[in-house]
Amino acid sequence: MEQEQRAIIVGCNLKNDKEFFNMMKELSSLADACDIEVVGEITQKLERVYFSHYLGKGKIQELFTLIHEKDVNVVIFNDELSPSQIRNLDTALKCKVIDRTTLILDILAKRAKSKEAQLQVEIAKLQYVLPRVTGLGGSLSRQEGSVRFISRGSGETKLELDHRKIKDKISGLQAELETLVIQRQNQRKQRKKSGIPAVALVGYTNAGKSSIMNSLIDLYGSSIDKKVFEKDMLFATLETYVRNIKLPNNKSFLLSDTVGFISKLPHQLVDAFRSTLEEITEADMLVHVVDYSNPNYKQHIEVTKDTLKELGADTIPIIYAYNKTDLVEGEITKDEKDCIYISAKNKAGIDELVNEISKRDFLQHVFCQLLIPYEKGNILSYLKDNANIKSTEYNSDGVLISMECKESDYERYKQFESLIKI
Ligand SMILES: Nc1nc2c(ncn2[C@@H]2O[C@H](COP(=O)(O)OP(=O)(O)OP(=O)(O)O)[C@@H](O)[C@H]2O)c(=O)[nH]1
Ligand SMILES: [Mg+2]
Repeated sequence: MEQEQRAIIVGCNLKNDKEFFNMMKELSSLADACDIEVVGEITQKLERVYFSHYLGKGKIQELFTLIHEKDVNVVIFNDELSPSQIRNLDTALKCKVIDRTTLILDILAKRAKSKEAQLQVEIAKLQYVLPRVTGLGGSLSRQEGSVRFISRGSGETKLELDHRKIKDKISGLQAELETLVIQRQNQRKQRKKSGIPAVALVGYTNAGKSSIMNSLIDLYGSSIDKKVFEKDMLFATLETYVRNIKLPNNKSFLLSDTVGFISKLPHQLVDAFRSTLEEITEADMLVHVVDYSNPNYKQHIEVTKDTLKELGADTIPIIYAYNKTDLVEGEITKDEKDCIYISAKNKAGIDELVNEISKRDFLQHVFCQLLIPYEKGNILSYLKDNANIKSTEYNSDGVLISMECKESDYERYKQFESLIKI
């Protein structure tokens, strides 16, 4: 059985950052998600972190004493540590040292269910390990639950060999991932061809993206659409889910739910998850979901905006969905632009959100049924290429098709509209 993990969390408050204590609280939740109990905290106000040990000498001493006093077996740092900092801290503290990135990668490794997510997390983990490896302890198996720091080896040549092994492994996994990426891209191409617009839910982890997706599936999805997983935990969603939402006005769009963001999201992850995140970069519109009940919601908005920028998705039209309003006490001042106040839990404001989405220009999509005379074969072949044909029936006076198409196509061909029941 795994030994119970007890930790001290450590952070540097750089330049008196007002978000610092929230970040430490979040670090504690990340530890919790990894089943690590946090029993102490050490912080230091600094202009910049110490190059060699992250903290100053006095604080390191204080940390050393606390480790032994509290019988701690792991120390967690709020920032990503450099390879030499990890080595120096290992030596000075004689205790396992990990950082925020390791925790995030560990949580993701635990949550990854699909092959694609597993490969992406594994690649990110190895990319994190690569510059930090100082001799291979033979512990790079896929099953390994956490990123471990590998003990020092015997010399330069062995080190080079170890690096090459990891790089080879990364390339192998990337090649494996590539086939899945191509599949996903083909699916997306297919969807693009059908002309159905795509809307993506984005936002900080635990904001309620999946819950909103489920509310929309409940209200407007087809009965066979499966709901997505929603839960009060960090990184509940690790894969992209796409569902077709058909509004009462016959307009329809594809809605995708995807992985949430977090402060100091490891850059290895943004790289590794690029294919999953393409669902965001290729969307026609984004719904930025905000947990309005969280006191740090403004900071979460900034983190999400920064991440979208890093992905190159910052120019896509956006609507803000301020969620969890049921938890907000007092009157809500609805003064922000492009902002809808909702509660996915109580299904309040969902209609307004949908209304707002359907007002947007890109949503010019119509569901209709046309009877195309046999002599108009050219129209039929045009529609086959440009519309999403759901069913086809050959009648005595023409081909009866039910389909989704662009509003402009509908206007062009609505003379053929038919009310015959298929
Ligand atoms: N009270 C309340 N809780 C909500 C609301 N919307 C979502 N939640 C809860 O918030 C938690 C997180 O919801 P998710 O929908 O899983 O959040 P997410 O944004 O998909 O999270 P990740 O997938 O981890 O990024 C769940 O426990 C939900 O039940 C809401 O409007 N009100
Ligand atoms: Mg989710």
